[in-house]
Amino acid sequence: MSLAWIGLGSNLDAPRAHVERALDELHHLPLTRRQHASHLYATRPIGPADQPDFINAVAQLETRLSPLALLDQLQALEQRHGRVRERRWGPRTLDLDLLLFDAQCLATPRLTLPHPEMTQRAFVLVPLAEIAPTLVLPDGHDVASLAASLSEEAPPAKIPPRMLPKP
Ligand code: A4P
Ligand code: MG
Repeated sequence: MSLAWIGLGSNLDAPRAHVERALDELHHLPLTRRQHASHLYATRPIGPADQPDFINAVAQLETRLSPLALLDQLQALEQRHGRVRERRWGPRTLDLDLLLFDAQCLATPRLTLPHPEMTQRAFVLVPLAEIAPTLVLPDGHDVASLAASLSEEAPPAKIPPRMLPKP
């Protein structure tokens, strides 16, 4: 059994609904269950600025899949959300990044672990630190310190959970 951390992002076509649905779908992947999910966060786009703000979140999974089999599942899920790959870092209905898989380090054409940009990105580190503050990356850095070291003009803003309908 392995632990994997997934970064979710969306900034097109009702982004909040895409991320909420994907959090549920991650729990139903084969040989996998979702152990923790962060709040949703509203974040400013990193990269091209001429695109809508994002909704981001991070989930912790327990899985018997291999890293590549999990990546296959994540990419199939992106496709089911109508993801069209246009420009790098451009707008998307659903982006699922495999941030960490146990303490594995990997550099292959299809998969790099840990995700190469994760330590620079508040939209990843803030939700990750919410659910796994004591997690230590393979290079020895801990997530809580990395998240605290970022100083962004507009840090990720936690979105209150939806009110449950009254019974
Ligand atoms: N790939 C390699 N390693 C991984 C990994 N650890 N997880 C390969 C996922 N995929 C990995 O990804 C391109 C290829 O990377 C895949 O075919 C896979 O085999 P992609 O999702 O098709 O392309 P992309 O997402 O446009 O590129 P990239 O570099 O993954 O972009 P990011 O890093 O996902 O950034 N701003 C805010 N506020 N919030 C966001 O969520 N997201 C992005 C996209 C830019 N700005 C953002 C946000
Ligand atoms: Mg991506």
